[in-house]
Amino acid sequence: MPAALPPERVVVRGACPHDCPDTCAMLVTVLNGRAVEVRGAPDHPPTGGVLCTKVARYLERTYSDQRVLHPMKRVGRKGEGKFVRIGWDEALDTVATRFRAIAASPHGPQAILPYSYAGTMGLLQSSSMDRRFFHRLGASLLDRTICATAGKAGWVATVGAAIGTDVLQFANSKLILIWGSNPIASNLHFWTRAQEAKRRGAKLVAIDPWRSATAEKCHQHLAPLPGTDAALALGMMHVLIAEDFVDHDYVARYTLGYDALAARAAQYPPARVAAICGLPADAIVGLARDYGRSRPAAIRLNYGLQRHAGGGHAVRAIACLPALVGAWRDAAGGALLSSSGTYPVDSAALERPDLIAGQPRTLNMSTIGDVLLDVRDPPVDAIYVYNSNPVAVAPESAKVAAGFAREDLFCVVHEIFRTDTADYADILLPATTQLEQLDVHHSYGHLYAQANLPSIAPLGEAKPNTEVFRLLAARMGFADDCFGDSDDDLARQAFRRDDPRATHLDWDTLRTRGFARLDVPADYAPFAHGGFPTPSGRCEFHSAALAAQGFDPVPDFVPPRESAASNPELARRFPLAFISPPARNFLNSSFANLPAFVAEEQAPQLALHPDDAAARALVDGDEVRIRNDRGSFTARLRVTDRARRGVAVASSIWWKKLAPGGANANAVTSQALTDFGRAATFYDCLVEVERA
Ligand SMILES: Nc1nc2c(c(=O)[nH]1)N[C@H]1C(S)=C(S)[C@@H](COP(=O)(O)OP(=O)(O)OC[C@H]3O[C@@H](n4cnc5c(=O)[nH]c(N)nc54)[C@H](O)[C@@H]3O)O[C@H]1N2
Ligand SMILES: Nc1nc2c(c(=O)[nH]1)N[C@H]1C(S)=C(S)[C@@H](COP(=O)(O)OP(=O)(O)OC[C@H]3O[C@@H](n4cnc5c(=O)[nH]c(N)nc54)[C@H](O)[C@@H]3O)O[C@H]1N2
Ligand SMILES: [Mo]
Repeated sequence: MPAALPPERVVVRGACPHDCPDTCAMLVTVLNGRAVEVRGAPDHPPTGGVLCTKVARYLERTYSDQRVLHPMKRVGRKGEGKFVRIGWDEALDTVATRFRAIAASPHGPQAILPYSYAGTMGLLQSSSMDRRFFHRLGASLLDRTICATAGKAGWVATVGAAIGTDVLQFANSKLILIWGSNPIASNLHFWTRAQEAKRRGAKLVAIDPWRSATAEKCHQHLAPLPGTDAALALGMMHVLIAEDFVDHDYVARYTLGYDALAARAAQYPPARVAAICGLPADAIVGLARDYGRSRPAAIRLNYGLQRHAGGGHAVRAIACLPALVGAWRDAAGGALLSSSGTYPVDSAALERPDLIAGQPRTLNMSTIGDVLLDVRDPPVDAIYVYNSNPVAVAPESAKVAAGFAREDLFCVVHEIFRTDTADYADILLPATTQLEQLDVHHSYGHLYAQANLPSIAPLGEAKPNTEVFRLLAARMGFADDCFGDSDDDLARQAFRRDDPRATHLDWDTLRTRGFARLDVPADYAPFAHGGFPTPSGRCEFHSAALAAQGFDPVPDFVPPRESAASNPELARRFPLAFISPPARNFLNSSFANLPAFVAEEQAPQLALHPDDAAARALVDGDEVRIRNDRGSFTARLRVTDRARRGVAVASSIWWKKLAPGGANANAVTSQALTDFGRAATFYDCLVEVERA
């Protein structure tokens, strides 16, 4: 830290908490107890001194006049958002009394459901004391599937763990496939490396049904129909095998099931793939040849492509490509979906699954609408929401809202803002922002662990998640020692120190230095010599583990549930494939209430190809209604050939109560789940568009 600063001016090291692969290192300047500047740490290699447009203005979030600063209880109808201020004692006593009563009732503690996702990614504030509390209580377990579990399951079945190419290495690649990912919006510090590679002569190819900001800046853009990526990957393999771009030595030494994969790829000649994906056959052949000829060739695949019925298979098919051509041999080759599995996170110590009382059921967060509405035994009598805004972000929103509106549901929401979900709370608790809390971070996009030290005191009466669960545990009479752990104690337990990658991860060092790279080589090439953490130790083109679970052991194309090919009757009524990827100035629904960020995104918009607009007699600027059998929402029409024919695109996620008509894109999305991973299928969704 600069020594010349006057004493009341301090710079504190932090980590961006948001659900993004970049997990940036922040430097927070504090003057007389007030944070006055947040900037990217120049010495943290992935961040390189640059923050995204959102977090560069994090102070507008922390000091927003919209903050929830005191505990409150509901006085209006559910969803109305009318509250009166109460004290912490009354708030916590109300929650504990209600939880105790439900636990003692015939329904038992399983009638209580925690609901959280990645509002903060910090290991402490996202999954430590909270899990201990609900485990000890015997509450229902939550299957956290809303984002990444399909892709993760597909990747893990093939490669073994969420491990891949070091993001810093992409600067040295010669060909980069940016597949189902819009890094300018959602993975900025990867994009910096891709730009660097481009300057050094690399070719960048975007594979995305929508000409995203990223696709515009790549050398080539292939726009497959949504949910057809597995066919594209199998078509590439068909060509790679037919034209012998296969690295036979790598395949023989380090893979399993080549013959089965080759037989499957043989069923996907370019002409068939062209018809499935809506791409020219020669583009598929060209892509395969580029991939087969370039070295090092790297793939940045991301979660956009797995939000479909066949999302698990799609990621699995793509994950086979680098092993087939031996691209893993180079540090700048291979593929990256997520790097989170490189970190030796000690979840057992943080979350204490050994405390789980009884044999609680598991409920899927992606179907929270049905979970709250369907008859089940026991019913969900209470829900405790933190780190998530399900009323805005979960699919089939009308059902989600109806579930939260149940008068017999006791609802606690711990939040920074009065979100769409907060409006349904019986008890609303004020949460701290990242500047006000302690945490330790891993990342799903790079290889550095980080400390986040509180730089300012909590605003108002806000408290971090860990503290609230500590207080609740005391009120519930949970006497186990682990409920006495301070945040520093928790931070000390975050990583398994016996893991060779954890050399520099002890908390005292992290606390002082701010960040540390995992102990992996600078030219980390995780699978250059095999060593896949699968059951066989090989890259599994054929997976016995999948077969044992009743799945197809070899990657295949599973069509979208909603498409002209798979459901012509539905497509006749709702002919447009609808996707709602992240807005650059929002982070899921976070920031979507703050004026500066809303101003950047202007208003909910729907992009449609000129031919699709003309066929409906719609013109640019029209207010349009986007609808299907599940519901509808409105948006301003943008007529643009950035959307391919047949695909409608609305960047997300707007707050419902701030959107026209009180509905957002999740009015039309479905609760159906993916092939693997029980994940949400946000982008597997047919709609019709008409003038509002
Ligand atoms: N600015 C910003 N950054 C974010 C987020 C945010 O909301 N805003 N969200 C964060 C979170 S939680 C996540 S999970 C990641 C998500 O970021 P990504 O993993 O990059 O995924 P998405 O943004 O969902 O989609 C990326 C691209 O995939 C495309 N896509 C949609 N369907 C398909 C398909 O079937 N095939 C192919 N090939 N492409 C498809 C979309 O058009 C989009 O341009 O970003 C994180 N970063
Ligand atoms: N239509 C459509 N829907 C989608 C997606 C899409 O692409 N399209 N993307 C999906 C994806 S990938 C994801 S990951 C989900 C994300 O959905 P969510 O995980 O619900 O993400 P956010 O909308 O950012 O809501 C997080 C909330 O946590 C709060 N929060 C932040 N920090 C803290 C804290 O320390 N303590 C507490 N108590 N609260 C805190 C924030 O204020 C915010 O309101 O949405 C999914 N929904
Ligand atoms: Mo996500």
